Amino acid sequence: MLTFYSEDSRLRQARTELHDGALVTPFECPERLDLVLKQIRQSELGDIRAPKTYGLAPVLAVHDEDYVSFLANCWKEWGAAGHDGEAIPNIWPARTMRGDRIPRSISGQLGYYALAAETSISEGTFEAAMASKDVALGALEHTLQSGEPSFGLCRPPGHHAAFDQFGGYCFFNNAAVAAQRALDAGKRRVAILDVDFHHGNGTQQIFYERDDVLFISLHGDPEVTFPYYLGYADETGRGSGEGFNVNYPLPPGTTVDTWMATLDNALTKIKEAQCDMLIVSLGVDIFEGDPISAFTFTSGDFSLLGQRLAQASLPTVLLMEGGYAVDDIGVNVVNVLQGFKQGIS
Ligand code: OKP
Ligand code: ZN
Repeated sequence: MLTFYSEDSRLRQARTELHDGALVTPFECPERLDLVLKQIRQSELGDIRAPKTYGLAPVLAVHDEDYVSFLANCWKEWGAAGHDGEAIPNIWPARTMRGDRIPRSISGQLGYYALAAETSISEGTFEAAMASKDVALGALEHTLQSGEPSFGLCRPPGHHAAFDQFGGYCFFNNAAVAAQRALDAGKRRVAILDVDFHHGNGTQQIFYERDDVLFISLHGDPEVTFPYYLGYADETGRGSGEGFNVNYPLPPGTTVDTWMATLDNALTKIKEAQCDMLIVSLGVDIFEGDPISAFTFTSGDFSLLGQRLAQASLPTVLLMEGGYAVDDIGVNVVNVLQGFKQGIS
């Protein structure tokens, strides 16, 4: 299985994350890449390739043009406005104010385009986000051409990024960009299966009214877990998208047995919907040692996850999302990929 990876993913080197009432070094850090690359190189998984660049068109197919311009210019404008630190929103068009104005000030724009405050925009963030979607598109292109599975080592992750909002460490929705590209290349219905600990609110929102992308997510119950305001079981899609959005919120501490039984239900739905491609939003923050999550996977359990995913018997692209237990992230990811290889029958 080929891995796609871009050195430019390192261009995001944010120094601040608002966490626990303090600014800390972000959990989503470039060292995550080092550990995954190291384990892939030590394995017999296959080569690591740099993607070509695909430009902005595939991004604009799923994101708002003004949002993309905001991301491209934010760091420069923030500095020009005289701010010293990284760009962090501190006010939003909350429910009692107007949501139909995009203020001229960069501070007002930040709140308009943000869905959370933990994710600072820093120098190089836009460039890293561009690299991350290229990684996803490179992996997709390889799978479309060869039929072989591919792994996109995306960084920053993507699944919280909505049509016109960033947050939860995400800027461009890499899985959504890849799914749309697959449809444009002739696929008829793409399944996006999101196994990250957190609900993929952005992916859900982008495809909520469509039946050509089936979005299925297993995640920590939003009653008690980020992103809190989306990811409930009664969100089933709208209009022609009705029935093509499936959420499985699970309580903190959910056992691997329960999680795997839920995955089987998800895989049944993918089969029933007659999808012709699978994109996996692969967060390994379901690991027992993850510092910001609450599921119970051991490193060994990730092999079983990979095997089960292969049983969908679809052309598959696996895209990196979360995973913050940096010392274990490489082993956990490679276990999924090796399990997938073994599971192909
Ligand atoms: C991104 B992805 C820790 C609380 C959690 C944001 C979580 C983003 C997760 N300060 N805040 O889904 O792994
Ligand atoms: Zn996550």
